[in-house]
Amino acid sequence: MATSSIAPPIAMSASGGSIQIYEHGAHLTSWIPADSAPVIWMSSMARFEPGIAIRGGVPIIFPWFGAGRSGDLMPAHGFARTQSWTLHEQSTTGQDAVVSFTLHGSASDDANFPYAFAARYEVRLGSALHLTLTVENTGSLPFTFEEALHTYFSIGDVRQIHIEGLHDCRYLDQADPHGLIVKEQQGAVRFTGETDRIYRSSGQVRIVDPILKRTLTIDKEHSASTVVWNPWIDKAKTMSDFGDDEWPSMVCIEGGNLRESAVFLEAGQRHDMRYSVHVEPIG
Ligand code: TA6
Repeated sequence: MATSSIAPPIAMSASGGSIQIYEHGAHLTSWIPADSAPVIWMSSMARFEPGIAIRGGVPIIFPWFGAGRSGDLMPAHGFARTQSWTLHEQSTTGQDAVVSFTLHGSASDDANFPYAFAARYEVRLGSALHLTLTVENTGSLPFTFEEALHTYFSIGDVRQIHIEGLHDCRYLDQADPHGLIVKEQQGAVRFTGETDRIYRSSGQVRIVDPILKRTLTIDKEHSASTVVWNPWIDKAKTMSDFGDDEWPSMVCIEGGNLRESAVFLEAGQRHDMRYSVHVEPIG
């Protein structure tokens, strides 16, 4: 029987604070560190329904980003974030809380991705938050996929923060009205309007937040793309699950492998992408 709701979230606590994560999309929706304000942002208008992506948290983008490299794939950002994942492990070991989920697909499940795969997603909360997305090619044909952990961060005011770590990186400016143009970042990223950029970067990125008096440091492994997004005023109004006045309180810093950095797997091969966040007070 089709259900009109999704299962309630799994809640866990450890030395690093508390987290909440849904089987729906294996979607992390909350991380409240022991000694800081909530790090993960959620829209007050988010919907928790089968087939709908939760607005906020950490959506898992797989096996394509946006409309895919061909530009014509639906649903946007792939199907992983709206599928129900299977709880694989839940444990508190020492100071850490660990929870993991799996998602399997066959060649007949989706015409836009006619391949057999096994995905595994691990959330580990210690003194920092560690996310690992593993994709294995379990079929007989090679395939290429895009992926991203589309993390929404809670910040004091997007007009007051700046992003360090992307200086000299080339990026695709998806918000430029003249079309997809490749540019080069000079200095820190600051926000004065809709910002939607796919950077070629595998390095550390830092959100410096003078309002919440903290730096959120993001480190990645096996991730060659970093996406920076804030919808600003007009785009926020076009999203029914995003409050019109919520845009100043969030920024997305996404770790992934997109476009020319999409991942190719031969049959039987596996790829791990790691993304971690730690919080440091400033001032
Ligand atoms: O990651 C940035 C982006 O691709 C933006 O273009 C915007 O579409 C955002 O993702 C949210 O996408 P969604 O499908 O979740 O509304």
